[in-house]
Amino acid sequence: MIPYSLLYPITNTRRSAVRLDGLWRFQFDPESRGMGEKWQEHGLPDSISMAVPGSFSEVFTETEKRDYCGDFWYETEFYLPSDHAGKKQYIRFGSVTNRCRVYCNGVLVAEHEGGFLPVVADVTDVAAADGPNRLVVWVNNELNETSMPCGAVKTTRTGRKINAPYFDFFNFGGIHRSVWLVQTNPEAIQDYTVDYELDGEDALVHYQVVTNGESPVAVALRDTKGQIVAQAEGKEGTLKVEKAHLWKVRNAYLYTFTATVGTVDEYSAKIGIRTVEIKDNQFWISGEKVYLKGFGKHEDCDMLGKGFNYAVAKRDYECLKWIHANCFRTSHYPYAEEWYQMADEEGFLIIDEVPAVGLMRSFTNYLAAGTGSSYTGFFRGDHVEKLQKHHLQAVEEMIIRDKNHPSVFAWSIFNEAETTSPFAHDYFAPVFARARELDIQHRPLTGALEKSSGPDCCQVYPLMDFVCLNRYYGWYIHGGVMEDAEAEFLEEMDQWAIHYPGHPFIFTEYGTDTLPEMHRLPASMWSQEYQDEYMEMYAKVFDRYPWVVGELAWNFADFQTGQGIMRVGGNRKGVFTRERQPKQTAHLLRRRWETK
Ligand code: CKU
Repeated sequence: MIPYSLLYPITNTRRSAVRLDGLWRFQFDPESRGMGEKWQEHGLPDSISMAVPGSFSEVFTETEKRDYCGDFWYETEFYLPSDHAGKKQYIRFGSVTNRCRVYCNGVLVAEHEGGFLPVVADVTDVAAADGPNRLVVWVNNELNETSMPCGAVKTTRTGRKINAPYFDFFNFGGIHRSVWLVQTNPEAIQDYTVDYELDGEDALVHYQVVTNGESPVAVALRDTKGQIVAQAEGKEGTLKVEKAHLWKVRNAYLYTFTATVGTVDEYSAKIGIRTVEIKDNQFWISGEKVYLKGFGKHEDCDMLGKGFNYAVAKRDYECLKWIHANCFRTSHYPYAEEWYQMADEEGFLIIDEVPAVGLMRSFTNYLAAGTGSSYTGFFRGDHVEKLQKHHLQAVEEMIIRDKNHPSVFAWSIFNEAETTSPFAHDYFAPVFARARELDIQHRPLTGALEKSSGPDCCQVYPLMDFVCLNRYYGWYIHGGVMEDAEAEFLEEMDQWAIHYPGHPFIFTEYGTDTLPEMHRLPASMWSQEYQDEYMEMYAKVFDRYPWVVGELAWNFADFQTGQGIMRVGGNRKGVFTRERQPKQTAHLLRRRWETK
């Protein structure tokens, strides 16, 4: 178990959280000299300023800086709040990509592998009352076959290191989410978990509160008017809510759950009372059948890279509502926590995905994977044990972090891994088992399968409660020949019906690269018209199979990738542009999804 609290930072009369975002100092360290020269103690010798949160690659104008691969450092300073005496202080990063070590006044206070989940450092014993306190972060963004996501590092002829991701998005590095200075009493709430049971019109909210002491715990649930609707005492118990308002898809109702520990701590968060079931090959949320409509997304935007920004997220939700979507997948990693809070409010469903992408040896995974031609023996070799350790760690951190969000209704354990060997099954079985054990809500588990993971050969889908398919008939396969694309697509679907009956299927990727300025009659690849024809063909196929219960198009918006002959300024499969304006097909999907 994780030795620190992953709770989202909040401020009330018992605890405080202050954002340390802004301009920090920043320095590349291509020869990895910093550690030996003790930058962690003395600070960065030759720094520039850098926006936090943000991705450094998206702001620079020079190739070497955009593509920088290796060690780099951030530095800032902070003061403790004036009432700090006798309290605990933590520095909490929403994420640091891809791995980091955090130093406070020269002392190592945290170390974290993986770039998409929080990093928490206890600085109580090293931060000085009179400040300023120096905070230095060593970061490294090199990919390898044990990192989540996977990739490799190549060296150019001039000796420059560059990342070679086994996946199709730019490997943005940096401090991508808010950094907080959190202050609590020594005895404090570490975690809480809720689970629901419906009892006629009433609901039972089973809760657990984890603290690091023995002071009595009390909990209360308030409705949207601030009225207490249920109360209980003890670290574990049940709140009975009469005539409960359920959290429903696109019709959210949020209660405020507050846990109090004696006079020392209090933590409040919004929760939604809802159930998740799979029955008759369908998803049921709070007892209502739901057909999933939406997208695979990315955390990606002009200038920001993967840096979280409220205005961008708000715009994305407005676009999602306009198009009548109700769901998205956090392809291919857990997003900033604010995304989930906003989905809770708006009633969107989320398939929460761990950063297990690129588990296949390929520098153009989309090409190899799209055609089903790859087998690279990925799950054999010395790297596997460490990779699995990182995978388990990411699953654990993700579920602990996100388990209380009503929006999160399923966990995705991987995207497009090489699932065709028995080694893949041996690798994944414990990861699925661990996820099942951790989630007391027993949300369904899945993984996204690419074309090679067919019904006759994939070793991993028997571990899944529902199956996610990423398919590109009409793009990577039979591009421009829609009738062959459709025929082969139908053949595959008929095979799934035979091989895995009784399980819901959804599509988590399907799409065409489309240039907003390109119109062609008749339709041809890359044009607006072609994206429309492709979407129409997919809709026809989906509608034939009652066990296809969701369509998440690839991608919500155009996004940045590495460079390549198939990538025109990035991946252009967005239904919206990178600036979040609709392409033609957005109108088509909007009409379909309004009534679907
Ligand atoms: C997407 C088989 C396709 C793999 N899939 C992964 C995703 O990350 C890519 O962006 C394909 C694509 O557009 O090629």
